[in-house]
Amino acid sequence: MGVCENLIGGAWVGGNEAAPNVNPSNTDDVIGEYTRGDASAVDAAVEAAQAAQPGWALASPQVRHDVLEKVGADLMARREELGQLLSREEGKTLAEGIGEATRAAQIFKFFAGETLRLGGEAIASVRPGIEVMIEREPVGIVGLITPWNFPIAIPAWKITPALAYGNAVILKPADLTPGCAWELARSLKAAGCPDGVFNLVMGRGSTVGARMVEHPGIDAISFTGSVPVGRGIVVGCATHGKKVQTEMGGKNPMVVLDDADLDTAVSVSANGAFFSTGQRCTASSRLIVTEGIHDAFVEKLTAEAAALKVGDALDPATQIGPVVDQSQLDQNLSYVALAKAEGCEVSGGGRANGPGFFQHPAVFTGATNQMRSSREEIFGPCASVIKAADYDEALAMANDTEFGLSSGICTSSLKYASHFRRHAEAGMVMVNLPTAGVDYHVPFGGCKGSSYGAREQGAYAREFYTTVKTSYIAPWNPIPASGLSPPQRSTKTAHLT
Ligand code: UN1
Repeated sequence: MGVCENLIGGAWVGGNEAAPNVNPSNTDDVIGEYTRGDASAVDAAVEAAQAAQPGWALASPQVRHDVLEKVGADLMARREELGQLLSREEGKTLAEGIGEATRAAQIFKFFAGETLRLGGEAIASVRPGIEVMIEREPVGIVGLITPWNFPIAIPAWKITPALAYGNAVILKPADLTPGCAWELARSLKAAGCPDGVFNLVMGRGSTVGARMVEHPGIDAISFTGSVPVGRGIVVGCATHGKKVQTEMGGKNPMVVLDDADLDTAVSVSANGAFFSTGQRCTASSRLIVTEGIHDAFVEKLTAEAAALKVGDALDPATQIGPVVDQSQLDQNLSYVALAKAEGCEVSGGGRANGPGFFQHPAVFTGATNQMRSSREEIFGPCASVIKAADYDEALAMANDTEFGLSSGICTSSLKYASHFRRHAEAGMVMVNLPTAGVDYHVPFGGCKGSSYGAREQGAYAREFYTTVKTSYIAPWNPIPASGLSPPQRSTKTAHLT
């Protein structure tokens, strides 16, 4: 198999460099070689996008609908094959990989429909005789920078609203997982997406990403990834006058109250903390448990975590796939050591045998909310268990974090569930459900240090991918020299009132 190249202006274009895409379950397995573009590839993609975008924006919404619908159908038909590729390049279990590929297909289909639903508003002017219309227009050329942990769903949920609303796209997928993004590019091209409307530029953030942020031809950047990179992108976009949206980290709390159903609380916590190897910004990394249920919860959770089968992502028996690469594994192991040094009792967390980057899930008990291991995002299969005296203390601790993405509670009490829903400082609240794992058709995003800018996904995505135009239309001269007289009621309707 040759090198998988960038897609620029409808042509497959190589670069000076290519990088191997390595399977984290088995580092001897190389999925393929992928071009690593540079700043000049971004420049070429911007030129192609600028040439193509006006025609795309003016095309009938039916044209945009049909392209998105076709890609959705293609992804749906190929979800097993794509799920396998995803699991092989990223390390999610096969079930999770196929689930994510399916989600990407559903997102394409959802935004195919949204293409036809974009409407405006007509509002009465305060000045007589004038019509006011509020319409949405594309932002223009959008740069999308996506992370490795959802290598098909996150590109899908940024590409689809961008294209549905008439923008041209330059996608830079994570350097670690270019395979799924390359398949998306292939599917878009095969579905008849016009040349230059969708461009793929693979490569490193420090070259490709940095050029996207500074390039004057890119009007907006949507980013999902780490906190330091995201913050830098916000500053860079402000400097260059670009619209920007960033989804960054989380240290998501799962509050477990005494009145919770123990089995539900444990399975929700284990799912939120360990599934997808904990590599989700929505992962439940702080389990805040009230005193009455604490010991039973810890006993059951540690047993369940220890029983989870860690192994090759493609083995159907595997429940926890590998960590994505060596440096992420090193980071996770250093947090396990830190939690011990901070005084936690650690169960699991060690390296697991095998030809990949395997790690057993870790439970840090006896944690406090002030420990570094409870405050910094680890992005691995590690969860701190923090004991709280009661609901009030648990809520205060849940909110005592720089992040605010997803916040969960396990309780059988409507009173506490409702109070928590109102007072959790987070963009998303989950009751008796894991903090991770969201629907594809409703807004996604956080508050505080987790997110910046407009929400993603669902119809709310239009806030970012469109700009508003307000038009004032006077069908005749509205300011007659002699003043205005109110219109006369017709005699036909007058008697009705
Ligand atoms: C989910 O929990 O279903 O990077 C999605 C992430 C998030 C996506 C989470 N942006 O983990």
